[in-house]
Amino acid sequence: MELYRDRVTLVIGGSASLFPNWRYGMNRKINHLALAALFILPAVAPAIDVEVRITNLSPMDGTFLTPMWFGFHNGNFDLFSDGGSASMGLERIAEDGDAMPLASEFMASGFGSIGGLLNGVGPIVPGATTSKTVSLDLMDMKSHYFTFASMVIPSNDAFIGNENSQAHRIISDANVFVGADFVVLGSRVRDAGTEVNDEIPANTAFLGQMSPNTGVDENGVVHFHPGFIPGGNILTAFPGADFTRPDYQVARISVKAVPEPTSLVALGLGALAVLRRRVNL
Ligand SMILES: [Ca+2]
Ligand SMILES: [Ca+2]
Ligand SMILES: [Ca+2]
Repeated sequence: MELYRDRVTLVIGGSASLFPNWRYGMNRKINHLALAALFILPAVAPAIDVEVRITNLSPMDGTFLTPMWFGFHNGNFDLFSDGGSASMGLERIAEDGDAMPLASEFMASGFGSIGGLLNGVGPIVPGATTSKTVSLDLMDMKSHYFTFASMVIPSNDAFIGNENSQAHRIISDANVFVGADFVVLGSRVRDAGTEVNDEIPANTAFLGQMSPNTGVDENGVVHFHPGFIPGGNILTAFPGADFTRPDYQVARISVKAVPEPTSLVALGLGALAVLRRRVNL
């Protein structure tokens, strides 16, 4: 019984203070066995911490971005389709930068469970970087694809986001983290097709609009944004916001692994292998 009790104590506790240093002979052998058992425990949760990051690459008098929404899913969460109507969630983020309805649609879809918002306070100004770290389960298919959305401001209903739900696979078929790192060009800015691009300040978020969902209904479909009106209110106030200029870069977005040393203590050597793989990514 004593042998059994000692081994259980050591494996579960895993603390050096539990090793009785006044025992010799058979008991010391038992302790060594228990120590070996501690380090061959499997890493029970193949979790990985990933940092989602966005940098606004537009010039200083260029486009701002509303706090970026992101979600991890199984490849089936379709944010929008060119030529298709915007969902209510997409309309709200494209017209007002309000990501909450989209987050609700995402959770209700059942295709993913981990999502978030980058910079939940104010807009992401030109040159600024903001990030958030979340924990993903490598074995969970609902973590394998990445989707993002953010309103381009000022505008009536301009936004960036991935049209192809499987454009950004960040965990491979073999459950290996591969991440993502890409630049969103101005030529990829979309118009949600929900609000007429009149650029009237009272209708235009970040220009003079005072309350959500203010503007003239467009009753259209999602399409590539034609650009702001030459000499119009937006380009007059933000001369660098003409994202139709050649090679205009709106944002850089990345999803990268971050090491978490504390997991080594929690999981033993099984976690050390995972940790090394994270560092070498
Ligand atoms: Ca529009
Ligand atoms: Ca509006
Ligand atoms: Ca509307």
